[in-house]
Amino acid sequence: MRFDILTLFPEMFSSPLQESILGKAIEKGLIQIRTINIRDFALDKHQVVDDTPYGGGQGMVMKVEPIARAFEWVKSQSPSSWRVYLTPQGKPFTHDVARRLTSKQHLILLCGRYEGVDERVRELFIDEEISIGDYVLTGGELAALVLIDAVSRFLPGVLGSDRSAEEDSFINSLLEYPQYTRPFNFSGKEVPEVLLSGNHSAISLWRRKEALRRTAMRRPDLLAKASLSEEDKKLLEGIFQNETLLESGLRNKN
Ligand code: 4FV
Repeated sequence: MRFDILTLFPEMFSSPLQESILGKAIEKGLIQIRTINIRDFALDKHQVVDDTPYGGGQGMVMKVEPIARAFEWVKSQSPSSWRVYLTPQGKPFTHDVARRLTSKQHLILLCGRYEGVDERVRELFIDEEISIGDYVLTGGELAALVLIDAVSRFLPGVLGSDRSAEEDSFINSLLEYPQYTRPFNFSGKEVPEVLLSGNHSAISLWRRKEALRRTAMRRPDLLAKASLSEEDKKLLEGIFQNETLLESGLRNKN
């Protein structure tokens, strides 16, 4: 899969993409990443890429012409690409969006700066707008890195052979169960016995229950979307009864 990144700060991508899993995926040729400096397409003497907003207001806006030339340059090399603009006004980036984007062989990611890009960039050059969260970053570069990381994890061979993104949190939209490793006892806190029992059906039942509990307590919005089995519903009843008992116990204690 190829990622072409249109940015004013290409060096922001050097080290994050050299390390660990993504670095190895690039070495193995599973993903190709190229940064394209939008300023190289500003042809005036001072290579101006931004200007004041029409209608007044604070900050600067990224000019359409350098971005247009950059898109045309990339398109001249590979006609079939999916062009994504990272912006707070985009659709929320989720596990499902990440998985869907793996079907695109070539993604062009536009990273905004300042107050964002001239509206005509969206109208003329963007296929999809994506937001990584309801907050404002200084630039779209970190959002592009988040997207590249989450999408690449789905690609065969990127995660170790024994791992696939298909087992992650958010698969059937449940949060992951608690994980433990050695030591068995840390400052008086022991690992749940069942995990050392070797009884795999009991272990997966415990993990399912803890995933349901954690999702119910922390992300009831996800639980509402989850496809729950009859057994899940029974487990949840037990969890809620317990939680209510716990709470009432807590209430009485306080
Ligand atoms: C953003 C987000 C984001 C907005 C102004 C860049 C900044 C500046 N991108 N998800 N949240 N972008 O905050 O994707 O141009």
